Amino acid sequence: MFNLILFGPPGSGKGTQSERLVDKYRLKHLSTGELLRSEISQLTALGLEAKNFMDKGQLVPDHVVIGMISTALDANRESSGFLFDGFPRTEVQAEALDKLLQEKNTSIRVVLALKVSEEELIKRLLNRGLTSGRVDDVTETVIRERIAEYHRKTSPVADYYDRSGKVVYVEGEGSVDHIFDQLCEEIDKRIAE
Ligand code: B4P
Repeated sequence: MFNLILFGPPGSGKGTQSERLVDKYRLKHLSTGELLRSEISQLTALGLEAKNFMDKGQLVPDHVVIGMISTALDANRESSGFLFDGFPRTEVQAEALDKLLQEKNTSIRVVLALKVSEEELIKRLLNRGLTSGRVDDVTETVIRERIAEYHRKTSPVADYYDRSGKVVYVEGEGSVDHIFDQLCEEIDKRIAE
């Protein structure tokens, strides 16, 4: 089983690159952002709880997203590997993921971390807000709060995986094709090992 995390601040291109990577490597794509938006559109209790946090640019409580990922892992036992997109976003989530994977006799092989400047992130998200219908992409205050949450709670996740030498930084500015090629190069190296 080959499991990887695509890591980076909001708007760094995790969703964009994930779509291509899962296609190429036949991985199961697990995006907590997408799972949460699907719960919101179905008006579930979980979705309604999550919406309060997401609309303000805040992270959804750990127990909610960990529960969702645990269910998704169980529902995809036959998968040849997982691409985690937007998860884990806190150290508590990272520890929980390690445990869940351990129970399945597997682990994270690599964390690919996209590097993008704050100015570029804000530009991309405001631009997406013009068409995405996503409340959290529309106002600069909410976008800045998401970036602040990233610095407060999510960037320590890279340090967590760095301790086991699993993090590789990839330049996230430039053409989508070029960034994709860089990510594939890192994955191919590890598949060949
Ligand atoms: P997510 O859905 O994960 O969204 P994101 O971080 O904003 O976007 P991503 O990095 O995937 O950017 P994308 O490729 O789309 O999270 C949304 C919210 O859900 C969070 O704020 C939080 O509240 C909640 N949540 C999710 N997971 C959680 C967790 N684990 N714990 C707690 N809460 C959680 O790219 C953005 C834009 O840039 C697009 O318009 C794209 O076209 C453009 N773009 C991409 N690559 C580009 C490039 N190379 N050049 C120019 N533009 C590019």
